[in-house]
Amino acid sequence: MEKLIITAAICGAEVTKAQNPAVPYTVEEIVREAKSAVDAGAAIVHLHVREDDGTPTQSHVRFQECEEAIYKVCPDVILIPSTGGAVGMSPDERLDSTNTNPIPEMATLDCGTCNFGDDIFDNTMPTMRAFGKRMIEKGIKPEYECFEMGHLDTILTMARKGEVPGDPMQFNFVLGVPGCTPATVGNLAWMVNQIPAGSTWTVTGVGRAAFPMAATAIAMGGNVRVGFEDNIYLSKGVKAASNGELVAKVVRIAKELGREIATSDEARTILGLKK
Ligand code: KMH
Ligand code: ZN
Repeated sequence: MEKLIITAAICGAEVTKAQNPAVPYTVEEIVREAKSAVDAGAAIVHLHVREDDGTPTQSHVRFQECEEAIYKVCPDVILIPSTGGAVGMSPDERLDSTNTNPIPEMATLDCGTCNFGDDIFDNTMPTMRAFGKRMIEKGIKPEYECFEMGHLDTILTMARKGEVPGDPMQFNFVLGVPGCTPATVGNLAWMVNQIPAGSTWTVTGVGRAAFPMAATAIAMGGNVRVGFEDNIYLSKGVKAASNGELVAKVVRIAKELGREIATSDEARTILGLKK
């Protein structure tokens, strides 16, 4: 089995300090949380950014400020800026996160419209084609975010048509968002069985599914995402003090199961990234 790639989704766009005071808003807080995750064993940080008051923003100026500050303390980390942003943002607004200098190695590409709690997360075919075109032109490797089983079929069809970057594809199965595909072992196994040979995959279990999905992926040979974007609890009723605590728990489970942890450069090799 390949070494385990751990992604830390340190911030998200929806979670607030009222839910967990360690959720980062300012540049300094974002750097603190990124460093805690990387020090604990994360090879990748999935990045959303906020204004100082917590308002989500896709401004490339804010992304660049945060990315430069993170690279100062974590020079090797792989950053995956979000192009999902927050529910309700326009496609152009969302894509602004890819206008940094240098352009990101990777970025998320969300694979279809879905319910998102009480909201609708809008990803029409034209939006996804525009995002795919941008990533092909700029040489950005997408991480394909699949919240629903049907999203996987959609993105595989788009890849076959050359509308989004193809081999090797990296998928993130985000399971357990209210209104989307539930986080079950059966659902994860079905999705993993659909992906092309040579692809890589990660699972994100939302809320209480975070660590059961992590353990499942570790055993199956997949990769794991945890972080405040998806779950603020270390265990039932115990809020995590940092993203590093969530990553450290995944590292402990992996060690118990005999899976080694990938560094960022090892992750680049596994994902087919050039540095
Ligand atoms: N904030 C969610 C609505 C992504 O980063 O690409 C979308 C999201 C996905 O977080
Ligand atoms: Zn995200």
